[in-house]
Amino acid sequence: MKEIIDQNLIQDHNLKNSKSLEKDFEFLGEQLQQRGIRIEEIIQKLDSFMIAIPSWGTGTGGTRFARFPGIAEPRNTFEKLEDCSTINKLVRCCPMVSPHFPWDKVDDLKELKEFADNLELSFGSINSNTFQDQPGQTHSYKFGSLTNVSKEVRNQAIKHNVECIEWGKVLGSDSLTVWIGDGSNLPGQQHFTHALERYLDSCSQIYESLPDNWQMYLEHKMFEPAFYSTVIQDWGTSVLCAMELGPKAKSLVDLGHHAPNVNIEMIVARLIQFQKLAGFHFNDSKYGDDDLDSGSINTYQQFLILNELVDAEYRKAKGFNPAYMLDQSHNVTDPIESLINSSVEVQRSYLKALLVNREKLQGYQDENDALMASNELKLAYNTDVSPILAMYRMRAGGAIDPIATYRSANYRKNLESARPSTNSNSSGIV
Ligand code: AFD
Ligand code: MN
Ligand code: MN
Repeated sequence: MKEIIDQNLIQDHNLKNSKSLEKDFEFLGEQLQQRGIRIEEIIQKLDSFMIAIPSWGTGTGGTRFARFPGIAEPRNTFEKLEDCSTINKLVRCCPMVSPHFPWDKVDDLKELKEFADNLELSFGSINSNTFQDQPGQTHSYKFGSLTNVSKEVRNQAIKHNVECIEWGKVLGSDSLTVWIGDGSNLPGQQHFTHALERYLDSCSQIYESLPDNWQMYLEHKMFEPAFYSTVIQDWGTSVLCAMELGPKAKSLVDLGHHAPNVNIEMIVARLIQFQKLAGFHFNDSKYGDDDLDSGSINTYQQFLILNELVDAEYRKAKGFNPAYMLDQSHNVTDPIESLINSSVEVQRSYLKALLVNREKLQGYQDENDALMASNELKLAYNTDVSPILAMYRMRAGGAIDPIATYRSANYRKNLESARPSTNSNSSGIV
């Protein structure tokens, strides 16, 4: 396969910016030194902070009103991987792709794995899909999947999840993410307890098929597509189910799936404490499950969440090994640009959280000095870590300015003839 983003182009761009970056990096290094922080130690931490790209995020999303496709959108899984590789070449923190089945189903999974290997990509958590009916499907999920009142429907949904595990094994993944759209639209429609009993029964059958080294991520969501009640509506229900299922089952936190104003960082702390934090779907939101770009609205909240994660990392909290993924819908931007920006924004929050002086913070907490404790967090949050992010990318072979470099590559234009539009401008949230 031909090189889509030319490494020389990245180098050329970097050459133009590297002098001023060196200066900024050195200056920031001196500033941090005065706070007792070694910049080289901080930058090294980024080596192990990697964020998976959702395969479905590479296509233009949409709302239930319309979808406005862009040019040269990926038309199949291979092309989605090409876009993921382009993102990773520029940012160097996204070497994993989280696939969604059956959307990403291909005839030959081994071929897909080889294709990914050649692009230096690996596969993150496998997402199953029982929230839609597929062409030719025997039973409909209109009234639920894993929790449906009909055993036949439940069995079909269980079978799909077990297949996802099988496919994931070929791809080298080690986790299954289960998000269901099951719930109800009117009070009285569904018996809350019986529905959850059915969920647990179905999930325990899926759980039995997990290989020893696999985990099962249970993703909750407060509403949508069910608008009165959702079976796995919040982290409480999800963690109860994870505890019921066993140690391989954990709770996945999608930042957009909570009630408004919920203290998400505290949920994260609780899940860590009980070794039940599976990982994240990063995105941002203003009103609900908006799936906006990470760090575009509530950057302080994102920082506070990452602060809990860094705290757990430094404490070496038992069983702490969260998977990081983006889960966004890009309706008006080029998805590649949004995913570039978003991965860097999550990295940014992580870096800032690394700057918190945890000894000092602990001291303020022990003295009940609320104001200084808050100021300690703010000091880290208000530090501009852009030079560290850019330096990390440059040293790793990525772009100092990934968006400018991407734009100068004319990526979409160059691919326009190879990826003709499929004219699918139908509505739908993807
Ligand atoms: C849902 C969830 C989930 C799922 C996705 C499908 O966030 O992770 O896989 O949308 O598009 O809202
Ligand atoms: Mn999600
Ligand atoms: Mn969502």
